[in-house]
Amino acid sequence: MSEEIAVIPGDGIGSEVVPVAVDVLDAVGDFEFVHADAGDAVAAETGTPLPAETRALAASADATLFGAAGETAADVVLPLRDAVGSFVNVRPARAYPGVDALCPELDIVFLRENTEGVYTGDEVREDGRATLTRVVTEDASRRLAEYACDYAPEGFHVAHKANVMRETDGLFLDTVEAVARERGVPTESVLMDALATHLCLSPGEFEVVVTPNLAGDVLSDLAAGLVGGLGLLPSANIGGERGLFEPVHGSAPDIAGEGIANPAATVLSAAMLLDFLDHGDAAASVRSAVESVLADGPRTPDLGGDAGTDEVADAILDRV
Ligand code: GGG
Repeated sequence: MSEEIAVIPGDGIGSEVVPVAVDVLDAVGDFEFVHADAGDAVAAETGTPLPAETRALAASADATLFGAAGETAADVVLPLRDAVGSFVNVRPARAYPGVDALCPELDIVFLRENTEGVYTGDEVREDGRATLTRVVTEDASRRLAEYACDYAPEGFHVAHKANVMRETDGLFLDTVEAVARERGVPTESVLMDALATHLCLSPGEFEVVVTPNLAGDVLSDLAAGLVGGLGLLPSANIGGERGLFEPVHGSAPDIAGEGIANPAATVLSAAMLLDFLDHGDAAASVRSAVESVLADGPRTPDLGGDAGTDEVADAILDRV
């Protein structure tokens, strides 16, 4: 029986890049694609950005391919990450041969906590004062650390700001370090602000970095800038039985509808989806096709080229 993949393009350029990844998946495997809607446009039409059937589909499909969230990101992508039972957002950022990069030696993976921190949505704005409750638990920090120890048994960095946020980042850091110690995995802690500088000045020092939720979002976007742009970064929301795979970029309203969005990040997310479903050979073939196109194929304007999404898509499909 073929595996079921939920396809949720979301907003803006999501509907331009997700079909490319679906064509690529279709070329390398036997999948049943089930399409569903979510996002700003759905909210405008129906009053809800994430219809119950879309959430249910993500919760039941073998894997979900998501595009981009816009203004309703908090009501779309966070519940979808929850629906698949994910607790870690894996975000690899690497420079590709042939692509102009500020840091050509950067090859890093962020393991971002995916369920709590400042992303719990517990915010109040009242009488000229806004507050946000940040939640950090030992359980969530522990399962992320366990994942990191399996992922990088040779060791990893832990990003934090425990010198200021003593209790929240303190608990996060203490727990991750304690688990790593129990497992015999070496770790090095690094203040997240200093890490931003080190990433630019000595990118080769970092391979795997475990981060709290928001820090992982910000640092991976920084890394995207260092390797050539957000059009290159895929991600996997995993940890549970299901997985949600999405480019790191958002809906890019400035270029949406122009047919020039870079599909690489979404196709690379599809490669992560293939790995998740144990189709390692297909994943490798998709990655190598993308790398080959990035090296000498047509490029979208974000990478200095003048090709459209369709032209890059055809080149990737030709080389899969
Ligand atoms: N495809 C990822 C996406 O839609 N990003 C927009 C966004 O606001 N993301 C926040 C996050 O990744 O936590």
